[in-house]
Amino acid sequence: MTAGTGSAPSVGRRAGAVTPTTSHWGAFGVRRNADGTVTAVPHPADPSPSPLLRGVPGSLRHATRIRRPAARRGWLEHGPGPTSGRGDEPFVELGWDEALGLAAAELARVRDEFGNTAVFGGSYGWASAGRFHHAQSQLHRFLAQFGGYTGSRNSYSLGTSLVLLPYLVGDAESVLRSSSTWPTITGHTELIIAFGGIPAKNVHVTPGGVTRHGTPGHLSALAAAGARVALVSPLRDDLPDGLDADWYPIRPATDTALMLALAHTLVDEGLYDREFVDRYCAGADTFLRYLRGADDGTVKDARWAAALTGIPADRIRDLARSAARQRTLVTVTWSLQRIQHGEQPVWAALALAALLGQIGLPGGGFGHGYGSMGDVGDTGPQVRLPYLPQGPNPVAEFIPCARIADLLLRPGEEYDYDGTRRRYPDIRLVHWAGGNPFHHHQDLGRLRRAFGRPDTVLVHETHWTATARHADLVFPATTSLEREDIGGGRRDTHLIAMHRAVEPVGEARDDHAILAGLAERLGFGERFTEGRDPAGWLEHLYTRWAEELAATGGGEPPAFADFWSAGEWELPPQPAERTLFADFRADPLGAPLATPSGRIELTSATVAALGLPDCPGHPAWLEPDEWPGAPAADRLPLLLIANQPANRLHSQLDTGAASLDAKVAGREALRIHPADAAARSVHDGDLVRIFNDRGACLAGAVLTDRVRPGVVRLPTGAWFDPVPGHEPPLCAHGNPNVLTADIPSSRLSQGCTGQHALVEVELWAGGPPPEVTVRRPPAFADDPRAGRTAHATPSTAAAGPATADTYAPGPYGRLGPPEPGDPHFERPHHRKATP
Ligand code: PGD
Repeated sequence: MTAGTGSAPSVGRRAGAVTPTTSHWGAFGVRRNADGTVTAVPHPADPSPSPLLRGVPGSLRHATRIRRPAARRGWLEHGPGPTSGRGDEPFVELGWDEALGLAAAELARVRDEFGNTAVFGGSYGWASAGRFHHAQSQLHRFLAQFGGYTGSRNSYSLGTSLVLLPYLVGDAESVLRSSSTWPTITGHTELIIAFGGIPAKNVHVTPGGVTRHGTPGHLSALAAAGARVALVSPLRDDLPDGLDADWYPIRPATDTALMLALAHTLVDEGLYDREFVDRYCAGADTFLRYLRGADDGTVKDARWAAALTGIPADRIRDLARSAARQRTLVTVTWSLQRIQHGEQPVWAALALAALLGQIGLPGGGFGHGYGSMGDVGDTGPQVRLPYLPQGPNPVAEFIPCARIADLLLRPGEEYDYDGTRRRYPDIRLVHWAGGNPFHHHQDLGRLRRAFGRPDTVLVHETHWTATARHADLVFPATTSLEREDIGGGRRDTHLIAMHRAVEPVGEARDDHAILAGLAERLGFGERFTEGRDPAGWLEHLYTRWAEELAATGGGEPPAFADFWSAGEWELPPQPAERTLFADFRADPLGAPLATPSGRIELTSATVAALGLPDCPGHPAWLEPDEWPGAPAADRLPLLLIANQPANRLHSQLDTGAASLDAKVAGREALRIHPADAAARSVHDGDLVRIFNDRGACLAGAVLTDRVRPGVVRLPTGAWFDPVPGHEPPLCAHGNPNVLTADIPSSRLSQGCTGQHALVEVELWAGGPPPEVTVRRPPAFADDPRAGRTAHATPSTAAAGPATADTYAPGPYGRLGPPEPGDPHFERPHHRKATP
């Protein structure tokens, strides 16, 4: 084993010490208190620390931490095979050696009997920040060396746009990366038409994290600059108060109709930029014919859209006229493509921006994702960061990630994806690390049935999430506070040396150690570890990265030992990135787009040729199955918006203070309009049941006129807590994915559609409400195999610190003078390392 040279001393350092770390919600410090608790303290350079920091201490050593490897009793007793017992049966705790031995033997059995394609290792999920211990990277490296696995592609966040945009502009990534920066918007934009708003609740989150959260400041600057925002959303909270806003409380799922009507008004009144369209766009004729209703007899004008959207025709026409008069940015949140036919609002917004003729001008044109993530519109160009090589996957099979239940339920069936016809392989073993499909997937009742199909489900988890509870073998993983790593986000200002803050909880091991243990038993341990321990890996990855950065003129990082003891390195400015649309506008022939026409495709012959009824060749209004105008709305009259939560990251930190404080009646909060509440005799704080044909969940009512009548909002992420004996499922805690439909955005992109569902709400009248049980560990049982007994100290007696871990609402720079002798205060991690 090669050990690192610059590693921090192990935990046990003095009380008061602050260790540097980072997370998807930003860099922060962890202070160890004299009583053994920890306090999360913001990074001193962060102008807007994330509210999610409050949730860290309470989650860290919560009773639901997985403390030992465990196996589902029925799996131990009867062996691998399809079963309906997953999620219901108790667990038997095992020693590490036995658990790893069982998992390795099962992996080998499945590979030998069915081939590597039968192993699903897509393992979608955000896991934790950290470049080396990133759970999926570790798992994918392991499974690639194991001989390969069926993988997954794209993301739940952006699965529709990632497939669609290359057809329209040649490349998805550069659209997402090279949007106008906030300072450009503040300096030039007069009107933002914000479809889905600019939701401030999301801006503290970025994969890998950022050290300085800039967006809240940029939004204040935008307010001071006086730009007007047309907020198009059923939710007023999708735009922070303080901006000069006009609210267009649109009926959910009808944004495309509004965009088409705005486009129609521009054309009808001669306000569109014909020169831009002629020079830079392809397929305008077909699109304009569609707007005029030449073929289908429906003119897509403001009156037509008013009936669909609930926005008066005059307001639509006025908005189009004012957009044509000024520098206008048309932006669409990522949530808008997370619906059935989610391609259409993205394509229609691009077409609207094209008709306005401002694509490529500073602060004008088309934007995607402002407010969807912390770094959209951020100023920094992307910096390459150290990464763990995963190696090629010898198996070519993959699924679009949101098709997981179809994969498990429909082996051998064909489906369309991105212009190809594919077939679902037959999966016998699922190996998941760093994701929570029982949080992120739709129609959780169906997902439970799907998870009943494989022979074996292996899960690495930090906490007893619903996914861990649906596994056969569960490996307890450390959190990022219990291990050493290197962290940073793609547009971060700092690379953070993530020191270990606390000892691992229970017998938890790093994902790397778990997989190294499996690799060793399967005969490729040395290849997996390359003979390095984690400290050796950190030094190796950092040094390789530092040499590459220096060789390409990107900066001169300090030696690893200096970086590690300083706790961070402020990344040097990088050369400006290519801005796709600005370059194209300046020279459409010299810098053509990578589309068949070289231009923006208002109509795509390629998409049209696929002949997909749910994604035609140009932006179009297509009625979804579930929207306020659907036939099913007679029975299910409320449209549920299941968007991202404000108080946790997806399902992460749901046991922390920020998330728990926002619960109502002990459950997730449902926001409902007072008129809808009154019609159902629901009052503020009441326990309600939300239901449709797929399932039901309980929630606490919050009455507010900041949602449009007919719309309710229940965010994602309350841990799924199915009440035994209910089919379809009843979730006691308020997970909206019991209600959402497991259908793709379209046969083109197969993206996630979790954002909307038709539901009804009623006052809970079922007697004493079912308890929320998911904040306790699952039931444990005796080993059913002959001669075995339960583990000596069952994890039900979970131990956390005697007093609560806390959050300090101020940067740790303000906490007081350094303590002499404490290495972390002698060299506080916010000081820049000197090479
Ligand atoms: P997380 O809660 O972040 O959700 O879905 P995702 O699965 O990413 O799950 C990460 C899991 O990893 C957690 O359970 C955490 O405990 C575990 N974990 C963290 N660190 C480690 C580690 O070091 N090792 C291991 N082994 N495990 C670790 C998010 C997904 O949900 C996303 S990105 C989106 S955008 C979707 N959005 C919606 C939506 O808008 N509406 C609905 N209805 N549904 C959605 N689902 C999607």
